[in-house]
Amino acid sequence: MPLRNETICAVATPPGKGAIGIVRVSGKEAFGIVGSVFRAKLPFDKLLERTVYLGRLYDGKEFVDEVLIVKYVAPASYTGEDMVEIFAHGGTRILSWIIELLQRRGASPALPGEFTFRAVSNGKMTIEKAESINEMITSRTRRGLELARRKFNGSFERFILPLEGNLKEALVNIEASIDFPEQGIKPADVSRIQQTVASAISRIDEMLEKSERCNLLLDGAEVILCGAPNVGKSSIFNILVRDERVIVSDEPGTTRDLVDATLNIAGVPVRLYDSAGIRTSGDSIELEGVRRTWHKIERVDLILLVVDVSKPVSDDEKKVIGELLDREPFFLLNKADLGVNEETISAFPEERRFVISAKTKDGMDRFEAAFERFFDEHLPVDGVFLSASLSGILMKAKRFLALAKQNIYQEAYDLAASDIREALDTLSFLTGKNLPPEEILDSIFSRFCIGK
Ligand SMILES: Nc1nc2c(ncn2[C@@H]2O[C@H](COP(=O)(O)OP(=O)(O)OP(=O)(O)O)[C@@H](O)[C@H]2O)c(=O)[nH]1
Ligand SMILES: [Mg+2]
Repeated sequence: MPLRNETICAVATPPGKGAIGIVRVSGKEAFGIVGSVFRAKLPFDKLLERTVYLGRLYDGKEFVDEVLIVKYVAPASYTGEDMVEIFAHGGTRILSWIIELLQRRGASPALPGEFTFRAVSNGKMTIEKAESINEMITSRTRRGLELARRKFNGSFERFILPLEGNLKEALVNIEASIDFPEQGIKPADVSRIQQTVASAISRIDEMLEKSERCNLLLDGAEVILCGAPNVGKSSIFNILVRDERVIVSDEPGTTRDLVDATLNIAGVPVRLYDSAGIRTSGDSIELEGVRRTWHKIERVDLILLVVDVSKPVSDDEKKVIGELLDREPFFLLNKADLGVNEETISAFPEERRFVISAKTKDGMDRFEAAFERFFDEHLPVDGVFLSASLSGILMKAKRFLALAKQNIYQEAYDLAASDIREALDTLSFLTGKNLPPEEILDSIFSRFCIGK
């Protein structure tokens, strides 16, 4: 998004009928433009800032609407520029008339997120905070809002600032040794610098890892029930969605397509899939179902692998289990009411296996509690969700630090110093000291709505 000189305007409230509709104007000409269409007891330039006034908007001689108006004088405004907020009546026609009127007087329509973009450009907020505002607006779950609020309150900055401080100190140390090579650098100093760099790297890793887990809570998780035909996947699906959603029958190959339902597990939106039983024979429709099952398996966050515990594990099943093992599935050992095959039970790791019966519901409580815990434990107590753009910045800083570490080992201190400087420059995008490159800004602000 380009940083334009134009004065911008936009409707800040959602489209449709509303009691009030808010129009925002920001930029050097904001007062001139609004002043030319607003009439009240006092002339516009006599209005006090941050004070509400009642008045009327006129299009030439034609009355447009009776409105309330607030004037913000730069830099004490959301964008850091001169701004006016007009509280008009919330009808589509009225608001579009006001916008059209302001444009005729010289304002330009704002791009999505442009007000917030100006706020960031003018140092009113960090990109992290800007992003959190959008997340607060768009979050659909309680957990999502909680994460956005954490970020808004600067918990990410609290992570970054100490890290930045330590790296700056390390840089000063290295630079001193470069400036006075005759003194050399003390081994104790080298090891301290190494430690600082290493701990910065692990701090970044920790942030990224926690963010990854937060991501799950925001976007919702995907879970698939899979396994051989006829083991009871659909029966378990129906229990979990608390509805007879899918057909259950003793005929293997009943489910042929992916079926899904959304559940709320521990405040996380979870999309649960029932799938076609995995086997290599069957007609073309069933084989297509199996192909879709595998495709989905590769993308889900958690796999629930269902096995008939009353029977020995078949060779085909062993192959599937082997392939999925590193995905750490939950193993649902079903049909325990028909008897349990001890060998089958012992084929699965104790902490991930659940002996259940979809028929009698025995064991379902224990499984559902573990299922809930899996999502509950995903919310790190001090984690912050980072968008791909912000994570990208962190990863870049980390790459520079990894290079610095290597160069310190090789006693190439001047190279190490430049790596640390690059890492600090990269981190400065996050602390608001520098504006990130255009493509990063675009990726953040393009997700905003117009008027924000
Ligand atoms: N005794 C017993 N029967 C079960 C249990 N769970 C499912 N069944 C029966 O097993 C048969 C298959 O159940 P489904 O839920 O359709 O199994 P599925 O894995 O979805 O089967 P496909 O869709 O064909 O792959 C049905 O007749 C169910 O009633 C159980 O815990 N105990
Ligand atoms: Mg089925």
